[in-house]
Amino acid sequence: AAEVFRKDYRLPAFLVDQVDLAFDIRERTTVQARLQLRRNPAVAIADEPLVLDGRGFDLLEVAVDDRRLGVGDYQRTDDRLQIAVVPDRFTLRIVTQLDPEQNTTLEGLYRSGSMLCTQCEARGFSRITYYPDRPDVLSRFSVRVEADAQRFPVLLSNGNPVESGALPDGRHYTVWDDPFLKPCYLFALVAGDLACIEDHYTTASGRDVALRFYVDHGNEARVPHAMASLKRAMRWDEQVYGLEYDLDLYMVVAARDFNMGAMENKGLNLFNARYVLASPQTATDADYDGIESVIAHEYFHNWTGNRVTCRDWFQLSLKEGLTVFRDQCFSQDLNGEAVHRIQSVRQLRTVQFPEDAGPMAHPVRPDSYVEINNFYTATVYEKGAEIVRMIQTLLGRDTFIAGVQRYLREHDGSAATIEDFLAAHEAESGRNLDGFRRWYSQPGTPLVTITDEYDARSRVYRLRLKQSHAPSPNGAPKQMVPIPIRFALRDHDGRRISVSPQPPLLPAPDLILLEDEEAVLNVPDIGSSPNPSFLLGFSAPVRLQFAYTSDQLVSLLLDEEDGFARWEAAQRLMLNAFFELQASGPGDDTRALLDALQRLAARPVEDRALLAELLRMPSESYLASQVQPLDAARLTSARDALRLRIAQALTGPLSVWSAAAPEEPGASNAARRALANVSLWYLMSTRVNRVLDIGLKQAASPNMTVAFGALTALNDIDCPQREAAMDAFLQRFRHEPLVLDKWFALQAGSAIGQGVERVRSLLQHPDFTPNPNRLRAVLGTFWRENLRAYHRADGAGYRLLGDQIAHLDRSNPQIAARLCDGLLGWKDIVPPQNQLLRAVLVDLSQQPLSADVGEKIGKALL
Ligand code: B3K
Ligand code: ZN
Repeated sequence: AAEVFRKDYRLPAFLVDQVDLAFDIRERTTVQARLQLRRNPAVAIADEPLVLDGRGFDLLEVAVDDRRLGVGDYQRTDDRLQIAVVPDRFTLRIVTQLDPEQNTTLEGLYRSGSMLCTQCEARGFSRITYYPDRPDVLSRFSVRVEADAQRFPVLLSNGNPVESGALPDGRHYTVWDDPFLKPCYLFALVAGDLACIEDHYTTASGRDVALRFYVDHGNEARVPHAMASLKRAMRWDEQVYGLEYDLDLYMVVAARDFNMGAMENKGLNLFNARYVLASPQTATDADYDGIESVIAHEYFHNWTGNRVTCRDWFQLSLKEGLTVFRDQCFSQDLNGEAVHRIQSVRQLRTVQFPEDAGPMAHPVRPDSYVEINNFYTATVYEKGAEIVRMIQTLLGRDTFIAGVQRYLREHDGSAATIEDFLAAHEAESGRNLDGFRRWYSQPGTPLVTITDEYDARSRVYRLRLKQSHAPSPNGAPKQMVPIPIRFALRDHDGRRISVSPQPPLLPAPDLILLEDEEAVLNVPDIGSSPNPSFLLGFSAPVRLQFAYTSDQLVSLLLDEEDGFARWEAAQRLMLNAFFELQASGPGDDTRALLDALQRLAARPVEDRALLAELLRMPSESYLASQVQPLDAARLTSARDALRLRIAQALTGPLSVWSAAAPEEPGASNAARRALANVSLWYLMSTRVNRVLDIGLKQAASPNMTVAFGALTALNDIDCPQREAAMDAFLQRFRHEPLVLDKWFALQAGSAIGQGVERVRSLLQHPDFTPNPNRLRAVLGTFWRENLRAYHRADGAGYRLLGDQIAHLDRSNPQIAARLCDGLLGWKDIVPPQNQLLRAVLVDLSQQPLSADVGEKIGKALL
């Protein structure tokens, strides 16, 4: 497949004013498309041929202005149709035939369970018919769907239902019209036998919007949380951004088989069922939070993505980074700022930082791609959101929101660029944002190094700051970027020292703006050497180096107000202890950590959810990103040792907290459960029989958070209680696919026994299906969270993943390419083991591969 470059962007030669689609669903599906086309007046070339994208279907007919074309009148390639001579304005009729039953890519029109549904972003629409499959061609869509009334009683598409009726032979039809201009990637269609749960929402201006969730029969009772989340998101966007929903109907359909989380199709969102369905018996509190944030994310896209879309896929972060930022703010506003921020940062550091340091590193606005689906990444999404957050930090929330509103006003109904977004903020704020253009255009995580000194005679506290950037793989010089560092200084009694602003380096009393490579900040009138804390709220997506002493970290952990900074201190203490255990066994750092945690535990508990986060140990995959080269066996032993030491040092308080795991819903109970689960997880490592029995008992709890917490705690402990609990769980939830995914993930992630063999047998398990969620549960968990098994010394783990990727690539390249992330980091692994992983990559590269997998493997071997 060819590489596409951002610099090669050209305006579309033809525009589409109207699209009329007619789907006739039978054994196969026939699609008749009528496109009103005209030459783009902004493009000068008068006789350019018409070139349309399309693949994976049979072409039955092509007609221009009702004149049927013969095969000699057009040319077809694998993925294009070209008609050399067309009028300036004409109607094109295309008839295609598709086989959704055989479509395993889950892109275009495919079957999931008993329903047919679509996924068009990024380029799935051209699996349905010939079309200019690019986001800057916006059109009006009207859609007629016809099918068997019994098999497919529900027929949906975007916009408003305008007509429906019965047809001979037990068939029926529905016609939908979407009044808003949209690119074809936002097209959607669903045909199925689904239950509908309806509710209503009254917008700020008093309009009534019908909210409809479509789910498999029997799942009706699992919709209320998603419904309530949707209403909260609608209210939040009105209150914070002044944005109202614009149609009279908002539909969400839950599909079992879905390549990603969800899709924001105009008026008809399609969701992975795991982000819709929840009951306390089947979903954990974390699942509840995930549903709320994905529901909000897709809803927020209605403005940031749909009303204003992207000019080309290089601008993907324009809609994704901004929308992730919006859903993060929503969750922070609703569920507590610190805990939510901690979770986002943990995710960023565990996934995005390694990506940005590996072979797939790319700018938030990439310069080129081979397969665009490979660029729906943590960099485009989460780092993109961090850039938007920094802009807000710098401009202030009110100016920032006014800037977003201006951007939406100026580009409503059109396709925009990241440049347009920045320009709107510049116009609104009167500030130059060139520095942020650099954030969008260069890959890599900046490193900020800070040193301090205090001069008692002059009473000056001096900070030296420096930013540095790892060299880019292609040798391009790295440029400096603006880095907002929120900070605090405290005196020895823990009181905050107020600092007067000194623009431009210190634009606000609590904010350093590091724009150059180096800067020195002198803070006058300081009575004694202060305790600093940097990057409050994680104000910039950077790594920060500062030689905190253990005492400083302890006092930050215990007394800092900023919850994020407390967590950061805990993480640093844990990392130090972990490194010490890995290198030489327990010493000062381990003692400092245990002492700090004991003091923390002795305090009255104020915020249980935060305390749970403070106690949580860094994950294996996060630790793996912190050591180089990675020696998985050493890493996991050191982590196990740390877990046990913490359990032994805190047995008293952990026992108290773990005993309070309530089974009723609600936020304060969820906080208790979070604290109970992390406590039980530590305690389990002592292998005391009484604790193992508690685990077995709680694994049978009717509350999924409690049950799953107990299983997680037991999961790495080789004991009969674990076996019994896992077996009982399997029997209990055999017929609940979303819960069964949890069982598969636990098995794939367990450190006990022969992990590689166990994963192999999971793939043969009678309950295994190659559904994307199930595949992620088994193979994704295996490589990411089971370092011991995956990095087995003989390379069997690598070969297992490589074989599965090769196999899956033939049916679902997107899922296969996601799993490739487990193979990319071979250079970071200790030799000679790295060569075993490399051999798997080489092996793969010699097989026929999709563009998706081919691009990643190729880059990893460079
Ligand atoms: N926009 C979709 C992602 C589409 C992925 C295509 N491979 C979901 C989202 O970000 O909201
Ligand atoms: Zn999105």
